[in-house]
Amino acid sequence: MTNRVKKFISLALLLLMSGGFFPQAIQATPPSNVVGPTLYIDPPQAIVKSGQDITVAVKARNLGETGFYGAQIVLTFDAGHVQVVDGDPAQDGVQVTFPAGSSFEGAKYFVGRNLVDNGNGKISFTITLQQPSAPITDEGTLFFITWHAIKEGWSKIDFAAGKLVDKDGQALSVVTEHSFIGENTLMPVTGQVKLQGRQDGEFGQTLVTLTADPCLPTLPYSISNTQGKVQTTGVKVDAERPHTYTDEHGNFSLIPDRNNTYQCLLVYQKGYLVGEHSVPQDWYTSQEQANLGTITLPGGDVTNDDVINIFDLVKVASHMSPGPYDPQVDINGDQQVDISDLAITAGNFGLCGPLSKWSF
Ligand SMILES: [Ca+2]
Ligand SMILES: [Ca+2]
Repeated sequence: MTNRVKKFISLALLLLMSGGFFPQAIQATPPSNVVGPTLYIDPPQAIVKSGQDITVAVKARNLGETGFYGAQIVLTFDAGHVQVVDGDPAQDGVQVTFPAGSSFEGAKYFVGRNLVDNGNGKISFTITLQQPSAPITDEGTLFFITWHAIKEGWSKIDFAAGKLVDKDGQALSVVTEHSFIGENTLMPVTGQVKLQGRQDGEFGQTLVTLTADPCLPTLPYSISNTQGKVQTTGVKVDAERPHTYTDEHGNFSLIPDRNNTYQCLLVYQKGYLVGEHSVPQDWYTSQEQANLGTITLPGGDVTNDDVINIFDLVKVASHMSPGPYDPQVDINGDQQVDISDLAITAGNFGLCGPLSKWSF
């Protein structure tokens, strides 16, 4: 199937769905069907503002009837963003909060290690039950961590080690689930926007923003730009909407809030067609940052309507030197309006946005 046919089919689908059907806001995916023993942190995504505290629990589930008798856990965190509040001021150093509220409360146990390294972002906790206590079966809570957020942003909380053993000292096959702690934000979405006719170092100041509306299909060249216009008018700096600008290499990193549901990321640079990318389906549940790859925006839209046509050619030609310099018409940003800008425009004649060709 040629690209042209694919684009036609995409357009036909859009028309069919014009009754208003679009995928609903991204839903949380159901929990994975892990059947084995699992170490995790509850809640998996703890929201806290800098300067404030929040307590989370380190737990185990799917322990079955055999359960576990001993545990060795090492957690890592970003010490630049969060610190552990001392759970046992009577002891030297910093400890996690234990045993009150845990499955060990009231049991006979021996703590091999309970030490927090707030300098390097490391929690070490080793414990075993002791006769006459029975193993902890089905599910249990090992200890609590009270985090103090010291800086805006987020930190991944990862299990560098997560071992559980049964009463015979046999290791269980354990799955660990990392978590994160931070402000009311999603994981960063990163990518790169290049600009036709420019070199690395000249890719800066492209606006990257998010919209609650779904992305539009990229239209075949011959279709009128009505759809593109709708999309373009949606691209503007809005304090209510997460946005950022690319650096000189075209790279961006956007950290959206969780208060809104976003479906489409848009990139906008004057003189260029708009680019877009649907937000990753698992974004609202993901604990990893999303890299969208690289897009190169075609130049030539100096009339700002997301289509490159005769009006753009005329406007560029009328501003060519000699004459007063107009940065709005200087597509490649070399401080002059000349044949380079005209050639870029002419070469993209008939093209309209939004473009969605990202690659790695
Ligand atoms: Ca135009
Ligand atoms: Ca130029």
